[in-house]
Amino acid sequence: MAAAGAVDKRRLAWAPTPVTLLFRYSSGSMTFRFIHTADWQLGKPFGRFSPELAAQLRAARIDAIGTIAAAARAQGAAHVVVAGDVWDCETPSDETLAKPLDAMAQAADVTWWLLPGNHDPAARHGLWDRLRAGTLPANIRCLCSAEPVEAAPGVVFLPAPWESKNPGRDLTEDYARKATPEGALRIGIAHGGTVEFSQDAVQSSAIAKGAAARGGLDYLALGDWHGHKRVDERSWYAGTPEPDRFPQNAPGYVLSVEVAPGAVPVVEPLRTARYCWSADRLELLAEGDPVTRFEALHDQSFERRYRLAKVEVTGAVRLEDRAALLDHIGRESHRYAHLETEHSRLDTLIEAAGLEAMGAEGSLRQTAEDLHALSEDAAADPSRRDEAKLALDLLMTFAA
Ligand SMILES: [Mn+2]
Repeated sequence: MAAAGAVDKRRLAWAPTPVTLLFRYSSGSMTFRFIHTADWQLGKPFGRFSPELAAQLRAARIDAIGTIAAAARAQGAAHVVVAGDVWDCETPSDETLAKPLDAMAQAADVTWWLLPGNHDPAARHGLWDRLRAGTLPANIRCLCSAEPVEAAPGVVFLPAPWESKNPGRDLTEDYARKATPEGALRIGIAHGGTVEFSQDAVQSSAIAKGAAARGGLDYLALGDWHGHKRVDERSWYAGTPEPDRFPQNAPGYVLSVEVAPGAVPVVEPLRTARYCWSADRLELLAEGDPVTRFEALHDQSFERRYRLAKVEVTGAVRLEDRAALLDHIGRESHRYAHLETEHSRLDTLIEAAGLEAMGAEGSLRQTAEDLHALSEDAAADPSRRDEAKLALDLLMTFAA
C-alpha cells in the first residue's frame, strides 16, 4: 500500500467527524478484549538472595504464565500481549527459553504476543532467532518486526520492537506512518520509559508524551515500568505480573483491557503476584511495644514464606525493648522468604532499670555501658560508633 494514501486512510478512520464516528460505531458494536502484561524478565538471576530463594523466584515468574492464562479465560480474552522484556537477558539458557514456551503452549486457547524489549532485543542471532529456528508453538507470536499485524478481524497490533540495546530514538514515532484498514482498531505495543519518568533522563529512546494520540492509536500497551500505571486515557504500563524488586510502584498485576471503536478503553488491573515485596520504615518511640509495632507492619494473614521485606527501624527504644525486638526479628527471619532490617539509626535509651531488668550485672553491665558511651561519643570515629552500636546489639541479644 502506498504510504501517502495509507496515511489518509488512517486519518479518515480516526478523525472524529460525524461521518466516521457513525461508520466506526456501525462497524463495531465490535469490542476487543485482551490481557496486557510486560516485564516478565524470565530467567532473572536474583543473585542477591540465597540460591534456593532465587530458584523459587525464577519459578514463580514461569508459574505466572498459568495465572495470566486463567485471568484471560476469566475475562473472556483470547489474547495476551507482553509489552517487552519477556526474557531477562539476550542469551538465556535453552532451559530458560523452553520452560516458559511450554507453559504458554499449554494454554492453547490463548494467543501470546511477545515483544522484544531492552533486556531481550531482537538482535541478529539472538534469542528470537533461536526461537524461530525451533518449532514455535502455534499460539505464540513473536513481534520482531514493526509491521502491523492483524490479531483478530478488525484489530491490528502495531509493534515497536527493540532491535538493539539502544534504538537511539522514540520507536513510537513510526506509528503515524503505519497504515491499517479503515475502521480497524489500532493497538500499539511498545517498551521504554516515557519522557516524564524515564529511569534514565537522557534516554534517547524515551516515549514522548501524547504518543497514542499522535499515532492514531485506540490503545498503547507499554512495558518497562514494572508497576501498573496510567499514562493517559489510552496509554498504560502493565507492570510485571510477579514483583522483582522493592520499589513500591504497584507491581504484581496484569491489565484487562477492553477496546471499542471511538470509546475510551476500559482498563482493569488484576492481581497476579504470588510474592509480596515490601520496603517499610518503622519509627519507634521509647513508649510502646516495638514487637507489636513490627508485627503491625505486615498483613499477618499473608503467608510470610511469600513475603520479601526490608524494614528500616529508626527512632529510639529502651535497651530491654531493643533486645526483645532484635530477638523477635531473628526468629521471624526464618519464616519470611526474605527479611532484612537496618537499625543503625535506632537509638537506645540505657537506664539503670533496663540493665537490671536484663539481669545484666558485673562485667556484662560494665561492657554494655562502655559500648553505649562509645556509640554516643560525638568525638569518636563514626565507624567506631557504628561498631559499638552493633556490638551492643549483639551483647544484648545474647544476654536477653
Ligand atoms: Mn525494560
